[in-house]
Amino acid sequence: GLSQIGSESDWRNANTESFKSVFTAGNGYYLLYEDAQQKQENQLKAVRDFILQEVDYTILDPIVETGWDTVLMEAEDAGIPVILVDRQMVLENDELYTCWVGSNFREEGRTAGRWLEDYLKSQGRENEEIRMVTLQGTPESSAQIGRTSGFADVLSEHENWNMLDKRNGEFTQAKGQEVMGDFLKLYEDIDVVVSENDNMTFGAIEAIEQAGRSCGPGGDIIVISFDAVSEAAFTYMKEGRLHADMECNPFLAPMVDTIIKRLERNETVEKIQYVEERCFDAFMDLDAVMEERKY
Ligand code: GYE
Repeated sequence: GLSQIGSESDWRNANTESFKSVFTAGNGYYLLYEDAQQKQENQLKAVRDFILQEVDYTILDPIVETGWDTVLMEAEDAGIPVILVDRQMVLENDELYTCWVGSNFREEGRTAGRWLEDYLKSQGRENEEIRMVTLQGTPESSAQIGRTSGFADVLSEHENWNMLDKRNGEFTQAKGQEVMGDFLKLYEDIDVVVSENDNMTFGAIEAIEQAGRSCGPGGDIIVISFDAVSEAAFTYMKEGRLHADMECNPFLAPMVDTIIKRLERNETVEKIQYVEERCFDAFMDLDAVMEERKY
């Protein structure tokens, strides 16, 4: 049984596709797929349905970090291992899940901060006042918490970086565009937009351009994004409308497949498994990157 969060973004769709293409009958699986439509209560219901249907494994991508203890105890009582993917949980007892695979979101946030630090330096702007806004993802999700706090780690080292506002853009293009439109009305002279996923970024770029402003190298606003989805994010960077993008790998299903095979052989699995990720920017040879990149 797989409890997926929804279909809010290109990243999410690539992630769903990853599971559907790996967990096939041909590979020896029967996948029960549940789309929670952005509601934790739907995920709780899905896990309980999986228990009733006596699945062998539950794969769960938790929309937010808290509120899972009871349902995981129910899965444990039923003897069903729970594998967490992508986002993490804060639990009283970490024994309640078998293992987790996904991204180091805090590291992604720090990488974004370090990228900005280097870039401003290269432009001779390291001592200027830098006015920034953040488009945040789903509140209380690991991806939001990690990216916000990782960026804040670097922000705290720069007195001249001024974070004017942080607002929820729900990880969607429509909301990203709306919130960016509000920011542009509220604040003059925004230098940097930190956008916690690509779809909000695409919406933000629309809003910036509609307001008669420009972004990307040569433009007046620096936009930093997360996910680096193929090919849209690369196209924006190649067009010079997006500065930098922190990679977030959506293809987690092969790792889960390996984990399940190990568990079937009664072998141990690592509790926490991070996927490797990079940072891309508009100044790289992006065609070469896309050729060697697997997704
Ligand atoms: O960055 C965003 C998605 O949890 C890593 O959720 C995931 C995030 C991803 O909607 O695009």
